[in-house]
Amino acid sequence: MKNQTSEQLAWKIRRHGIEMTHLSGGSHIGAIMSVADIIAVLYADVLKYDPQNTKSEKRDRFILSKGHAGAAIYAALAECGFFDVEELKTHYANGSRLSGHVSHHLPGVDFSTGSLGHGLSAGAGMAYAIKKDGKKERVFVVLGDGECDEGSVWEAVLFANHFRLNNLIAIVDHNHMQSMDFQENTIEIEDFAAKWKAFGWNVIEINGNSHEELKSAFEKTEIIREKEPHKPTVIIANTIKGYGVSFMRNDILWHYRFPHDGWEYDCAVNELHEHKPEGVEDVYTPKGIQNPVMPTEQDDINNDHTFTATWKPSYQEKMRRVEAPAGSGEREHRI
Ligand SMILES: Cc1ncc(C[n+]2csc(CCOP(=O)(O)OP(=O)(O)O)c2C)c(N)n1
Ligand SMILES: [Mg+2]
Repeated sequence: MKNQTSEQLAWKIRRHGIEMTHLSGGSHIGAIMSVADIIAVLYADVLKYDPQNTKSEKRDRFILSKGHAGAAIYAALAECGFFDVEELKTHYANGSRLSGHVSHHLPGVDFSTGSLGHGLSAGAGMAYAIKKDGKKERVFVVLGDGECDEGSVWEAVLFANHFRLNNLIAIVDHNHMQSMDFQENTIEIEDFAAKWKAFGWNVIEINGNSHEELKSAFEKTEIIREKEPHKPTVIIANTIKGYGVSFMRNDILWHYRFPHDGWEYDCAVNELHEHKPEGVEDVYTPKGIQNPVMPTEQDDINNDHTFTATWKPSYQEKMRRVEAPAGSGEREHRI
């Protein structure tokens, strides 16, 4: 339903994400928290859709290409009226429509994802067909930055430029992390914006956890489409993996770990409650956790598991991280 603000929807996506991964023991909570604001702004303010008529020709198309963050799109679709919110509890269960990675068996999903590197190609094909039919609908594809290591992404980037797909908008969730490490220690991708520009795309770079910047970027894509009518657009959305829960931020542990019973779940829920927007109801723990288990000295809270080998000083400016431990950050030699 569109009678909710993007801030309210983002909060609900994060709260469902914590619950769904907690209940199922499923992974990727860091990726869900990172992309929540992008998806919320799209579904609250940008996309044209009708939950009662999910195959309407007049709908904008949306693909979550980083399909491992499936819980985020499931939560958004449920909160926007595509199916019952109660069904979210079946995420990852045998027989559930809400498989770990995104399934097109669900109303509102046009393309199954999870094997990274395919969403932009599918989206480019959709945009090509829509344009060929002389229609106005747009195609939005959200990719991970690690996903952009895949060669198939750049094939789609070439294709979209060649066919002047100005109805295609890619959004990269640029959290500078992938599954095991920071991106720069896996496959270096900077100067990322320059690469997209060289392939013929319009590039908008923003803070992807700011709703204001996201909204203005989406408005800008419409203006650009008129000014530069032959180019696709990419929004490079600089985000923080794990955004919303302090001990998940920029800690690669939370790519695969789920919030376990005890302080991990209790503190995650209560941290979210500290920033709950007016008018939002928490359907699981309406008042937060009353007597939360707190971490002890032995618990690993606030230990950035990625720091030891992977700190890179240039992140500091962009991501406003805490200071690097002495001696880290050298990476002249890769082998
Ligand atoms: C083709 C393919 N290879 C490997 C994986 C395993 N995998 C799942 S998530 C992930 C990291 C993705 O990083 P990124 O795209 O940056 O997404 P983030 O979680 O940071 O949002 C990997 C390698 C996969 N899903 N698909
Ligand atoms: Mg990433």
